[in-house]
Amino acid sequence: MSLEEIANYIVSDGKGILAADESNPTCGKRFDSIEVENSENNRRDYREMLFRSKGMKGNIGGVILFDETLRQDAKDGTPLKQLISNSGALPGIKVDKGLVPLVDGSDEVVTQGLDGLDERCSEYDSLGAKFTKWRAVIKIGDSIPSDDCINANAKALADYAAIAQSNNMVPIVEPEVLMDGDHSIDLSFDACARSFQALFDALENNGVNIKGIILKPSMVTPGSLSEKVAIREVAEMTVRCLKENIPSDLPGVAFLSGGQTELEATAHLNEMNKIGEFPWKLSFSYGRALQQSALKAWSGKSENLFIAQDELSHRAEMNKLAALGQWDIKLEDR
Ligand code: 5MM
Repeated sequence: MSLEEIANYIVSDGKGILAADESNPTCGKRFDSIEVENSENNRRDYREMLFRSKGMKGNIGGVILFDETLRQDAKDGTPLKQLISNSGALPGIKVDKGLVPLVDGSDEVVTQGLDGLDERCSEYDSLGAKFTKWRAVIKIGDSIPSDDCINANAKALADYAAIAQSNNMVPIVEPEVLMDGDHSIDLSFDACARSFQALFDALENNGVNIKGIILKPSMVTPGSLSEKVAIREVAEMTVRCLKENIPSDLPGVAFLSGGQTELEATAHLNEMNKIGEFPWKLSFSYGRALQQSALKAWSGKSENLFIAQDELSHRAEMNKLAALGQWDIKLEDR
């Protein structure tokens, strides 16, 4: 498959992405919430449960993995990446190496991982990964985000994207504007707009093929400590921010959920798609907003397998409908 075919496939017909690329420490936090030990076998059992869920089929076009999972086998010896392909989704891999302070003592961060990235990507390509992901984090606060932070992260994202494409894998570029804080929706709009402008300038400078990438942005929302606004307002502000700042030849936008509840993430996506037709697909690349209920239902017990799979399947199906603008709250009654 060409880069453009991969990118288009992942977001075709309302399909979206399951972000299951929690690093081991993040997985530990998720498991702490259900009092499950963060062991290699438990991480395998959990992800095997997700990838064998019936609702993967037709609703999930790609799954982002952490290094360990791409190499891991299910209990019966089937590679986990094979379970993903069997469901009709493409396996992808997180290739960044996490966050470091922008400068000593700064609250702002930049993502590291460019050292050795070409070699790592070449190996991931040979292991069957079809796409990659790199997450940049932009914080809103007193006089931040700074231009330095936005530009350094845009440059790193563009350098990463060029390397991923040269290794035949679609780069997912994720400039996450964090919801943490008490900022207004206008400040969130401004931070997203500035991040998109810097990112697409840097991608163009690096000669990245825009038709062979997927953008994974935050939605434009008020900070998590601020009063919530109407679903329609988030949808309209997000769509306006995208229309004003991203090129039309981008195949897809797959939002992160960033701490929204499962229902909020679905409702916002649906409302955006109800606004109208766009040059790009508007879909999802949710971690917590796809997994939360499934994780809780599973709670580390094999007897809970089917009910947990049912939860994941349901969210996957609801988000596919939202990516088509066909979701309705009544569909949540089961
Ligand atoms: C799945 O979570 C990823 C977290 O990775 P780390 O373990 O390195 O923190 C994260 O990048 C995720 O892919 C995105 O943030 C989307 O997940 P949410 O939960 O925000 O939808």
